[in-house]
Amino acid sequence: VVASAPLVPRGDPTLLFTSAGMVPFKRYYVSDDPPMRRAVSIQRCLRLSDLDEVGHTPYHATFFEMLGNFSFGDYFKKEAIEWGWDFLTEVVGLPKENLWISVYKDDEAAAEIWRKHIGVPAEKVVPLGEADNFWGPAGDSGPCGPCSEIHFDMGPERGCGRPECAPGCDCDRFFEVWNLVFPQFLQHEDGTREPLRRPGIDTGMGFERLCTITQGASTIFETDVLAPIVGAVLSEVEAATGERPEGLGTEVAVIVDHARAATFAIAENILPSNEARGYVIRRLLRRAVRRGLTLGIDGPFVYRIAGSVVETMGADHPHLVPKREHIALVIKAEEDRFRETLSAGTASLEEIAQDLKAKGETIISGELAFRLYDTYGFPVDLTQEMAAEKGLSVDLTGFEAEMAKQRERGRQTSIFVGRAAGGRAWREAAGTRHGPCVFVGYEIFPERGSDVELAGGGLLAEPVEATVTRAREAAAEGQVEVSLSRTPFYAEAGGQVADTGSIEWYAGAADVRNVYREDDEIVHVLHSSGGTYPEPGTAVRARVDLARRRRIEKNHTATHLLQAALRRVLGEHVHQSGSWVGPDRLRFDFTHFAELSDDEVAAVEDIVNAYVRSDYIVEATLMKLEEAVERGAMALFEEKYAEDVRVVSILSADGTDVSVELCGGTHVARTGEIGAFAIVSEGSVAAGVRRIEAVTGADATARAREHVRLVGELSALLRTTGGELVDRARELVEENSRLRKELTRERLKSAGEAMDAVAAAAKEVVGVKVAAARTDAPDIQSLREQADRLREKLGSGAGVLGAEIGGSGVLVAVVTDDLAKSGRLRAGDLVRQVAAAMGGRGGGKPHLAQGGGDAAKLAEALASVPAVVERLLTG
Ligand code: ALA
Repeated sequence: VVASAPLVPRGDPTLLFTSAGMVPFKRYYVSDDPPMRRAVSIQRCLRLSDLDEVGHTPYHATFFEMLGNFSFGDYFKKEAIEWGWDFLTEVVGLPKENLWISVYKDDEAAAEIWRKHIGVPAEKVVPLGEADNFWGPAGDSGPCGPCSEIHFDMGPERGCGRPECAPGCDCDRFFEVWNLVFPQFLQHEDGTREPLRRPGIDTGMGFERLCTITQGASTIFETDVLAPIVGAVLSEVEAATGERPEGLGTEVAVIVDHARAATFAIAENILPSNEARGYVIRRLLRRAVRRGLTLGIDGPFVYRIAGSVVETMGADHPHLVPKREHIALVIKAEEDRFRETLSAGTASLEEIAQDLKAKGETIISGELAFRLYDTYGFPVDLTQEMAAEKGLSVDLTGFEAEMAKQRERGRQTSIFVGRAAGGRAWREAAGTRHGPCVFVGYEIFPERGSDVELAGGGLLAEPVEATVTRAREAAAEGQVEVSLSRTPFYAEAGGQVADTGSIEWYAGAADVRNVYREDDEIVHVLHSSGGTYPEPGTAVRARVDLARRRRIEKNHTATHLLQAALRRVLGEHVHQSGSWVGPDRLRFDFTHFAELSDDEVAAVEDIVNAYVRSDYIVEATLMKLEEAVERGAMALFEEKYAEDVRVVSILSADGTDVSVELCGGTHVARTGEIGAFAIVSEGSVAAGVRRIEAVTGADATARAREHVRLVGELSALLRTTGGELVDRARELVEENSRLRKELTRERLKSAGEAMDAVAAAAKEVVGVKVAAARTDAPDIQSLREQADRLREKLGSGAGVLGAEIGGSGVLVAVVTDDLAKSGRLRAGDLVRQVAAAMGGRGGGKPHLAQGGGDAAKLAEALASVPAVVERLLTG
């Protein structure tokens, strides 16, 4: 069971959003060694391809939740079809008569499984073409293949009425619930396909669609997932116009859908902007605002609808709740800004339209569309939309040409140089020369105060003045990479992670998200929420996240101390074989053949802490390699070193070396700054290589405090003090397992006795013994056990037991095998009909099934059992 991935796919630049349940697994279909062979998920999705359908069909949405099961070279068609059918008919309990199937026209294998193996009548298995029954890929490339869809027949009265109406028809009669995709091909970006070596399964069922059917609604907007949000929109209309619209119109549906999509996107920090993803959110919000205007809502309101989205969905999506205020503020600001744009541009567009009408023309020229864009910030898709409402169209080619001209004008100040991976070219300022970027970040942070300590992160260092020497598009969409004349940012190297922070210039600011080396260059990856970036030649102020850097430094120096301590405790054979130093922890891999004993781990921890408390001086010096080796620095033979190497040494008070290492990283000035050191784990990574993870400073203190708190809580709970905690807990565990066994024995015994009585009171209905009773089973498991007992006692017959569990009425029906196997009577049918008397539903296997409904009607429902059985046996 895999949790929903974020809406922005990780490491998949071909896709703007996670548009299907399979997106997070795309790579697994082509991998020889996927991390799992099967998965199920409920994935939140944002799918823009259906934007224009929203509100016009009963089941389209941009944001939705997709239920899916997946196989990566594991099970295939037969199982997927069987389980899909079983889930819908047995678990959900949908009537088989209402289910229709569509298959890809050439996929005779799938059609045959449906007809022969599942037993769906041939006329209900409909072959359709590529447009309907071939799915994928998500994005430009990836797995794809023929698919088979399960449709729910909403009834002839909902459709076109033609006798040949079937899935694939344009009308609303057949409601697509579940798509079973059989990915067999890998599609490349150029559109060519190659067969997948091991075909898989990718299924997707719209949660809102499933709800529509099980709740007897006619569109997704009437389900309890969306109805409260619809209510909020209707109330907005009522407040604005004094009249509550009757029923759901297209406008209301669009607002509900778009507000929901924007809410989820903003919760994941996809903010409205002019870059690709942000622009989608901007467009959704603008569409919602305009639909609001059509309905007579003048002021900003979408932000309040977002509040209703959080209220309705927050319990199932708790990440929304703390963002509620933030989401509202972002949407409100966007609404306000758009309203200004709208009123200025609308008047101008009106004039243009009048003009064209007078001339008898219907096309708005590219130049005029560009002027609307340039002067009023009127995006061209908006111009198009509003023009269409007036029966006009826009010359898009002309508009693009104007845009290109403007870009050209903007670029005349910079020239392109070089080409980087992926064809992303560097731009340099004309007339300046680019030199290598100098790292000036070792020594520029003089203050080492408690403020920094307490901040933990986000507190910026004093700025370093620098100039942007070149810039290019980043690999990640919407981001920009720059080089600076000099930089305080450490680029990821030698296991130490990159610094983060910000750069500011006269017209804006951007986050520095990552810093890395490319040949001799230091590349800064910038992200700006406003979408504007500094051009080459711009003077900037570069500021490192100082508090974060300080934590990294503590961990880095502690890594050196750890190596020294390990050599003291375990021996000189200990060599570093890898390390990772981040702000929140450090990881150190080293050569050693045995697991460390608890005593060894404690000794290492003690020695490092002794080094820390001795407040040794940490020094970095440049020297010749031979000199460094002479001093005892351990050079790694696989690595090449420049003439002068940087040596980080830690000196004890009498001048002897505690540690000497070749290292380019950043460190504390004295070991005392580390404060505390705690080993979190010790384990093996490969034969002869061990790994230690540790924390330092405030993280070590926090960890200790957390442990103290845990012990305190446990002691209070177990009413004992520290020393006896373990004994007390052991006692409890033992007692608990003894009691459980006893309880099970007792339960079985008393259930057996109780069921004797129920079985004895069975009535004879059309020659079949029928028992029904209410029990006081505390949970569903016990009720099922009782029912199993009842089936044994009955010998041959049927029984229904009911109990009130957690406030609702729960039913379990059993049918003995002789009746169930012959098909005379099935527990699933029985419980479904009895539950109906309680206003509920149910389903299950032929010999055991479960259902439920209103607890108040339990007695009435149980009383109906003999009559129901009679009906089932004779009808
Ligand atoms: N990936 C398939 C879909 O999105 C299941 O319809």
